[in-house]
Amino acid sequence: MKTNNNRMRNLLLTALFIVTASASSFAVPSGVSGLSNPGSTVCAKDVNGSLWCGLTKSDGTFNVYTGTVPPTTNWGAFPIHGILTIFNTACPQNSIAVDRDGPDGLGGFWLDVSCKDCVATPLGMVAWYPLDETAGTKAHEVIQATSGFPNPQNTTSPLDGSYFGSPVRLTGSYGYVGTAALFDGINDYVEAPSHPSLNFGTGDFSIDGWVKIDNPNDLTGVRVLVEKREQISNLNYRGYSLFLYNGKVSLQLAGGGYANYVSSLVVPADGLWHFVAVTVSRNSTTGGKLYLSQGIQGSFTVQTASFNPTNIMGSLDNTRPLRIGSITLSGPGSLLKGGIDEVQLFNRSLADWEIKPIIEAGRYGICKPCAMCQ
Ligand SMILES: [Ca+2]
Ligand SMILES: [Ca+2]
Repeated sequence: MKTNNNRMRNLLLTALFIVTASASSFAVPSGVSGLSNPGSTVCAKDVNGSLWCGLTKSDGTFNVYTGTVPPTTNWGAFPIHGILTIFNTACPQNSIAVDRDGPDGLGGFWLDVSCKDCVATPLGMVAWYPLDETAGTKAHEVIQATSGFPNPQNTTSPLDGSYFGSPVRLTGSYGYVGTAALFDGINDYVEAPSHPSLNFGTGDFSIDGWVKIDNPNDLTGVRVLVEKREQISNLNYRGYSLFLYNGKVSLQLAGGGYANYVSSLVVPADGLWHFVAVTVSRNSTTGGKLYLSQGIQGSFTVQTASFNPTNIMGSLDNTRPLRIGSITLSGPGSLLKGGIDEVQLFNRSLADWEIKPIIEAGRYGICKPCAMCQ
């Protein structure tokens, strides 16, 4: 990650020049309008071959389009502080990253362009715990972080968490996307305070992360990956829990009553990192989907399992903290024993085409917000 970010920063000035002075070798999609200067258009292809274009408009804002033509996804006219990877011979990694993290620490909006190996941040991310800390008890949340100025590394977020139980930090080649945490199954977990953006109400949501299990014995019973759940009264539960049950990737939805959706996707105890995710479109009978990657970088395969989430329609809102690696009803309990990294939550249901690049990026991960650039 650090290497990527260094490279990004080194290329920043050159990259900005590319935006303003160099037309892409790709054609502007027909049906796209609003250009102030076609020469300022930058197009690129992502790992799936989808065309992305950034268009400078006459009002100075920058639009990003992707998908088929006319664009199926129009991100609209927003000024972005982003990272746009240019697909050309100078960028052997044909990935694209558009990172729009709002105003930068200097109070402006701008576009960073560079060749990067990491991938774009999907829209709707509300919390991101990279677990990159190598020491200390603070688990930074980076997507809602506000840059500390003049030191942009000194960020704070209302969702910042804390490590409990002194988990081992997996650094260097032992980590995954940068540093990762290794929980001992005894007393290790991360806790972050309750926050409105972690309460999805009756709305859609997604959760993802990477896990590594070393020993089959570590998969017995319930092992919580990410949970925010509360028992309001006897049979009244609220919240969500992404967990492993005997290694099976599973979700509990609790909206008054609750339901456990236990899939057939089993995380192998093979010591490899596996991507795990759930996406939930609450109103669709086919709206629940669990994901598990198998294999290693460059040859990942992805298993999925769908479920019907519509038998739990109530609000998930609760006052309990978010925990990574433990239940939140009380506890800690049902503790994860294994590695975990890059936990992310979204207030929408991500599509397959948004999940796939995250998996394929593997240990390059999603491009960190620029406040984290160093
Ligand atoms: Ca990490
Ligand atoms: Ca411990």
